[in-house]
Amino acid sequence: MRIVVPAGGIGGARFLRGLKAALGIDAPTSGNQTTDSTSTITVIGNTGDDITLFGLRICPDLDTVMYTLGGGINEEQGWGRAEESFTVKEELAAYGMRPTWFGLGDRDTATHIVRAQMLAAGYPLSAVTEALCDRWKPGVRLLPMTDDQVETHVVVEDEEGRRAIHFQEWWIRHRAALPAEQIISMGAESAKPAPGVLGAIAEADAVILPPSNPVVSVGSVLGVPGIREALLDKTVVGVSPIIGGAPVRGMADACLAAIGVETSAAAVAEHLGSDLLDGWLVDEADEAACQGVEGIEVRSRPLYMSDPAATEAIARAAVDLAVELSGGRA
Ligand code: FO1
Repeated sequence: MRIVVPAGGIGGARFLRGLKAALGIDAPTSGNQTTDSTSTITVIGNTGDDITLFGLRICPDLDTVMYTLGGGINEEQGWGRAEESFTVKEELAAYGMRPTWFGLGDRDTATHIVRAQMLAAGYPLSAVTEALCDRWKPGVRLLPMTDDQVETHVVVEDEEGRRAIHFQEWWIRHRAALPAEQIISMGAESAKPAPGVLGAIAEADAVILPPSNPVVSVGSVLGVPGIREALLDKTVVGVSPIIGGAPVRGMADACLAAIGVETSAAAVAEHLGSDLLDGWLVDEADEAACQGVEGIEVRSRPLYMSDPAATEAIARAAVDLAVELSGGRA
């Protein structure tokens, strides 16, 4: 099967680990991309979280997918490298460099230097990502949603006045606690899908929306002109990132509030749209509340990705629903 997964950071990356297992795509330890499995996964990674700091281009969601599937992620945190140190960060602060709120790890910095160097040499982000994945061998094809610069900025108001700040500042420094009046995908209107994105969607047997943040992760990918339209022709199954009326992790509720969407599995499905979603997997806690969702096949099952086996089962259920809804064509 050829599966396309528009994804964000931590939740999406963890789900992808389960999807690889469900499709029999090898674990990274073996080093090769896939084993006997004839299935492939193409990830369309969110680049709206990207930020330029200290002359380096940092791509949190692409790196989180690459490290998680490549075996280098800091498992408890869900982002950044395992066995990390922060000497460079400390030295930058000693020079009075700003900001100091971003957790720039030493090992992670090597990734940003490679990326900055290749971008400066004129390589597009998609080529940079491919080069970085040559080392990490995530076992999926990881494409940025676009090679153009798209950044998520958040309009906030506090004692410093009303202003737009970068998503990372809102997310990390303010823990998304500053009410977001507006979430803006800067540059999205003139962005083009990265090479390979529309082709992967056209060839896909199914598209799965993982339990990533529906606004700033999946939403950003769908906001690149041409991507959402291309998905309308495909069988699309989503996995709810909201369980029992609350986000499983991260601060999706703060993002949903910013766009006036209720924090519920039903509201997120309706926000994504019944023209886009064919199927929607929800936790049993949300089954009753989703009865009224029109035009989308809602199925319920335990959705907590509590361990690898649970995550694999969720991914398997999403694939099975896609096969069922595509009339078995997938
Ligand atoms: N998230 C934090 O909460 N604190 C951090 O200091 C932090 C640093 C960081 C560095 C590199 C990276 O790839 C991700 C990082 N994240 C951090 C996560 C980042 O904010 C992502 O955008 C979120 O995971 C949302 O997807």
